[in-house]
Amino acid sequence: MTIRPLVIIPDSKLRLVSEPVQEITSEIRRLADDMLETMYDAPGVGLAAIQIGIPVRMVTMDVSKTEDERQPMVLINPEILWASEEKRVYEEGCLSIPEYYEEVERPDRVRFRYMNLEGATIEQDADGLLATCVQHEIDHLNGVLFIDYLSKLKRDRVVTKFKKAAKREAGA
Ligand code: K2U
Ligand code: ZN
Repeated sequence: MTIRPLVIIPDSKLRLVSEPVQEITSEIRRLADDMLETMYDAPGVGLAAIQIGIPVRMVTMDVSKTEDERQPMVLINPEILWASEEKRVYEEGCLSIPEYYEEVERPDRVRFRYMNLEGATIEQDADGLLATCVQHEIDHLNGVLFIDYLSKLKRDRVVTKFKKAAKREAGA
């Protein structure tokens, strides 16, 4: 397993729409392993393949409370089937937008469907952090970032900050 470098804004890769996984190959299994290791190392509770530069529709999540009861999830071609009218506000962060947190409103409960690494199709209901996380990750697969839900002023401010940092990095 390998910890892979994270793609950070303003990298335009993060705006790609990722391609469906056609077949669960050994490469896909290796990618899932690397995504889990990268996610735990970050640390994060979710990670989309595009965040390590691979535009395929696969995400990993683990919203378990403590390290000794890890419950890793690998979601292949995940999709939201239903979302509640009721909304919930959660202070979100993103491993591709380091050290930036803002409140985002999303549906409180969702039903989602995905394929697991064994090829089984699973439908699952979620609320709380899992609901927020799966919506955040599926957004990544569609090139959507949580800053897209903020005001233009806030979004432009954070993008400008990371563009300046990237320029300094390039010039260093
Ligand atoms: O996709 C990612 O960038 C990982 C996200 C997943 C996430 C974002 C918002 C809300 C829940 C999950 C996070 O950076 S993982 C770090 C984290 C952990 C707990 C709560 C919020 C953020
Ligand atoms: Zn994110």
